[in-house]
Amino acid sequence: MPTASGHAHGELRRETDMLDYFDTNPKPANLDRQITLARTFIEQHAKDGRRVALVTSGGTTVPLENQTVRFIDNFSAGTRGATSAEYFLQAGYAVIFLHRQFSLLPYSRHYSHSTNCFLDFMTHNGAGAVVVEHEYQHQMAEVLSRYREVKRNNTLLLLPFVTVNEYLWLLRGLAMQMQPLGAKGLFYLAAAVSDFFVPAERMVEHKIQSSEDFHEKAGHGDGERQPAAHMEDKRLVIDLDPVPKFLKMLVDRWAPRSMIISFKLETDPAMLAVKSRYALEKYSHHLVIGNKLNTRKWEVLFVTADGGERWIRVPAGRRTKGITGASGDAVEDAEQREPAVEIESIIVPEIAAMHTALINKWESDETRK
Ligand code: 9Z3
Repeated sequence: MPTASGHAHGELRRETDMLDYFDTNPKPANLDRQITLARTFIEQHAKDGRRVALVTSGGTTVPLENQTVRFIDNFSAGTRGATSAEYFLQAGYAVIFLHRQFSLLPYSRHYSHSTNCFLDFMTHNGAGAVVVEHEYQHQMAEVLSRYREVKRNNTLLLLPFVTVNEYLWLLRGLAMQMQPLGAKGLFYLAAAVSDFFVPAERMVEHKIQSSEDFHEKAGHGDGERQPAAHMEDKRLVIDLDPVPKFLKMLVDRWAPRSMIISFKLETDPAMLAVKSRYALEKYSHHLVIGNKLNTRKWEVLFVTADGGERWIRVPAGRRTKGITGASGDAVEDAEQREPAVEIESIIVPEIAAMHTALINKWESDETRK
């Protein structure tokens, strides 16, 4: 068991790591422009008294070279984030959608990527025009009107990232901008963020050469560490540093008055509840949503600070278009089927209700002061 002073020491180290991080890893070139867009967006909605949710979505990359040819990626299609963003908008929130470039987006997600190519929804009408197939008219009309409303009200801001470095700079910058919202700000961290990375000081400039005849000499000089990715005896060796614990900084420093929800992704069922509870206790935020890779569209585990653990489940549903022959239990068949309802349509209203309760509590605490 770690001692109390061990804990304190660990906390201090985590904070120092994170502060060092921004001194030693370069600010992304377009950060200021993205933060300015966010500031204008937040100011508009703060004036209207609207709640603002920062939804993160998609996986972060870890480049191995400055002029990047190779990189490590984290799994995420962006379905959780893009779908949840739609339900937050439906619940009256303004949404900053911090997403991996080219991952799924709210609204267009219904008609994009490999399983839902938009061309499959179109047909010729016989009079020279291209129109939406009759069977999809109703659904598309609904998506279109929700999309148009969001555009009209300017309630959705799309901000892309690619690398874990861009993600961390953006998360910190956006959190600072959201501070004036107080309790009306909400963080919904569905992005799959790398736990390991190549720090700037250990990054090589050019493409790593695989042929021995062209190897650069490893190491730069006295006391300097090897580049994180380098060749050794025809083998590529990758030696990554841990990403500092940004969630701790978010909760304690960057967004102390906001509601914060993180996701925990596991593949081993035995680890899910334990690791979710561990994350909640370590960072002391409001909610951890545990999910397993294979069943994430069917069931999630809500773990809350009051000790509660609650599964949210949706019933088995329709088969994914184009896939035949799948049968049996929906959870076992997870990759072949789509659930009957989107689980985010249950998750997000639950969170909005918890957020209302928190806002009310904070407001009554304020008036009692
Ligand atoms: C999740 O667990 C998301 O629900 C998924 C969504 C990535 C599984 P898809 O985009 O998948 O619908 O395909 N996100 C959080 C994953 C993560 O990196 N969590 C960190 C951790 O587990 C904490 S912030 O340590």
